[in-house]
Amino acid sequence: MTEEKAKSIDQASIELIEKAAKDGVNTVFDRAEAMKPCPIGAVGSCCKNCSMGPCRVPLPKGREETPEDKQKRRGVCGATAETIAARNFIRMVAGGAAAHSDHGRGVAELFLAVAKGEAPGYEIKDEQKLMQVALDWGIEIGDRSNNEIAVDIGEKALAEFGRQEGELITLRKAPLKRQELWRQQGVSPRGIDREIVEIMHRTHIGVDQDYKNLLKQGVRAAIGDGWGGSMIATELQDILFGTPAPVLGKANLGVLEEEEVNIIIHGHEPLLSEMIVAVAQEPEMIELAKSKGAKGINLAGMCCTANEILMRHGVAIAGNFLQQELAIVTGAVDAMVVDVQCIMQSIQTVAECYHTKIITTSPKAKIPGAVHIEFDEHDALKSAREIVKTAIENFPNRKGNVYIPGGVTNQIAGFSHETINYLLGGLFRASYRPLNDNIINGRIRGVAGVVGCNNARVNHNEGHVVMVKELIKNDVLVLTTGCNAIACAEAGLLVPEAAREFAGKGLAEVCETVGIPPVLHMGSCVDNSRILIAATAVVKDGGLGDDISELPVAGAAPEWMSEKAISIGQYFVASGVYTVFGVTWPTTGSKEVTDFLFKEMEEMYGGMWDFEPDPIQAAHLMIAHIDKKRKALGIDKARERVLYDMEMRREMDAV
Ligand code: SF4
Ligand code: MSK
Repeated sequence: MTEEKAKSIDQASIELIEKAAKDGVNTVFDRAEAMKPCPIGAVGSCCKNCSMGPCRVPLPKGREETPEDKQKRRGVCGATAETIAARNFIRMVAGGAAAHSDHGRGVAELFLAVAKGEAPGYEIKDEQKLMQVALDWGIEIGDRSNNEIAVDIGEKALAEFGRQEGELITLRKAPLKRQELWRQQGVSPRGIDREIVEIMHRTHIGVDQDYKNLLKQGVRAAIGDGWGGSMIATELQDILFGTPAPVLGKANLGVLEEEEVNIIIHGHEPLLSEMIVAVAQEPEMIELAKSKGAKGINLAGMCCTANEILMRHGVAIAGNFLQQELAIVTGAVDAMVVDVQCIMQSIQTVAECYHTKIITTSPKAKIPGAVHIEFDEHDALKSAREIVKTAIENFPNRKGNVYIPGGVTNQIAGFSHETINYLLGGLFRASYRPLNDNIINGRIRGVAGVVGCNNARVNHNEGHVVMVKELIKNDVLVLTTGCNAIACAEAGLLVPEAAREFAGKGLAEVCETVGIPPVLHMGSCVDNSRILIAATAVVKDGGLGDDISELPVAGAAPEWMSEKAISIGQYFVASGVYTVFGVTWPTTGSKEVTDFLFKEMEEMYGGMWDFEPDPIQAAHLMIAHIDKKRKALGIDKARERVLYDMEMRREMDAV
């Protein structure tokens, strides 16, 4: 294995890591090698919440912690190692929940502007979903126009962020038993922003110093993300841009075209990228591109913006988080347009080695050196045209040092909750019944949500692909979002044929009958809310218990790195899901805090965290949890029967 091979399992990425080295370009892979993580901060034992610190409270080296050690492990203010680890952990939840929720708020603001006719170029695309959300939120339909209903939805959505008391309306989407449990535990979020602000308050020096009470607030804010801010983002985006349905797309760096203007749309929010997709098809733009010597305009996505525009338009995906610099290293990217989240500052430095223009578009996210073309939602087409023109005009500036690797894969994406419903039950009898039946009869052993980022501390995409293959081999249907979905697409797992090649017999049979891949792409990071809704639909269909915590399901983020992943994991756990993370775990500096998250949370919420860096072992922890739930439901025997094929039965009869 060459040194480069240890950085990625993806051949196209390996080739571009090698090109970067030849071109003298420094990338995330080099920086990860040069700078090792701080071992004290990595386990949550460093606090910098006031200027008397940073205070470091490391565990004793090479021996068990004694009660005397525990007494001494305190910051200058007296905060214990438990308080410090819990504060650090829930500040990560706050960061993640804030990112998702601010995304949701941006969508709600645009939604309201569209409803009021103040955002030309946008329209309500999914009327059925508009009605569904109105019904869910108790908004009058009557004979009112779509726009009147949408104004009420937009105002109600925005009010959820600043709500001060009661509980979020979107919590009603959860199973009744779960809603009741949250009330009993005192963790039903009052308002999306309020819970995040309260984390920042409680973790300020000298406020909440009971680690269990701190972690409880982390649960409340995370529920406000998954069942609040993220859910609002997904629901309103679907109404505005259309609810995704199965769509064919392509994946990996090879989707770039040598002879066309390549524009990469990178980040998270689909508000502007939807307009760029429309503008890039305008005849005047294509003519302009031709006048500059290009054959056309090629759009491709990166990270979660990629997932958003793939799900709704089939736009190709150029790569996931660790591939953003590599795309520029091809020398063929004329513009990389970014909005918010998961954008490395170094893309600008890499771009300066080639000809690529980095275009920032959000007032919340600027990069020194980049071109800033601010997205104006009241004149979105103008912003989009200016961006596309900037890219076209940059095409003649290419430096000739172009290399686009091969290895493009096909993928089917677009598995919204609604689509799964229709695919399984048919348009007139939409239902999760066939899924439930196949779980009960054991053809499908269980369902896993595998999501999350790449992390430069581990081999790019390996954790994702190895884990997902192991799960489907063991008849676990995988639902995927975010950078895991892109890794799976690049590994060829998002096509129906993957069922025959990689899935166990039972799962393959179901996939082949319905015509779906064994790994279903449900969208971007905020679309993890789709997984929650799908899990609730399975509960509601019956036969598998009354709550998500009773289902044979599990969650994972094998290569996580962002605070958003911690918030997502926390709301999965608070929703009753066993959730295992890879790479590293940020509270191991405190046994008490880690035990609370890994053990006590199960008694309180029916779901708990776990940590296992080996993706195969992690997959088997998930399978063991799924089997535990099957046993509790009394359906473990059904699965055993399924394992006997006709030949084995004949042999048994002969004995
Ligand atoms: Fe140190 Fe306490 Fe200040 Fe944290 S809040 S840096 S533990 S003195
Ligand atoms: S983009 S949050 S690296 S999944 Fe959503 Fe990927 Fe993680 Fe960003």
